[in-house]
Amino acid sequence: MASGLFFSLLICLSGGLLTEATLDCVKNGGNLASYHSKAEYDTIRGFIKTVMGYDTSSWVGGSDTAHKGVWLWSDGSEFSYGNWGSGTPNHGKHRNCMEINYEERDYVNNIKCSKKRPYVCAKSLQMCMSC
Ligand SMILES: [Ca+2]
Repeated sequence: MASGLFFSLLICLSGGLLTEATLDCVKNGGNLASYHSKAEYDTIRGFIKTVMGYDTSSWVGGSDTAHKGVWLWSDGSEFSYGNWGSGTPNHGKHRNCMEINYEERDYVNNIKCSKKRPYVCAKSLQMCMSC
């Protein structure tokens, strides 16, 4: 979710693997959510809490699958702000994906992409207006 643009957020409650989540967000005209400031991070967390009723651990769009330790957002925006939890990202094998609300806490964690999680998609409303 690019800073300064209006956007809408969607959440998939049933959840999926990171690959499934990525494809589903694109199919819905967006991408897995990204954030670039504490305000955007808080917006995503607030949205999850509003919809789910608690701080459900969920996928957002960060991964370092291409180059270990180089985190990228799947929407192509600059990865300037991870807001990682203490001690993360750690370098365990295959922990290439990024979950927000790890253990329902205010904590961002890297974890295996083969886990299933609910996921948050973000869609630019500017994109919609041009349709
Ligand atoms: Ca971790």
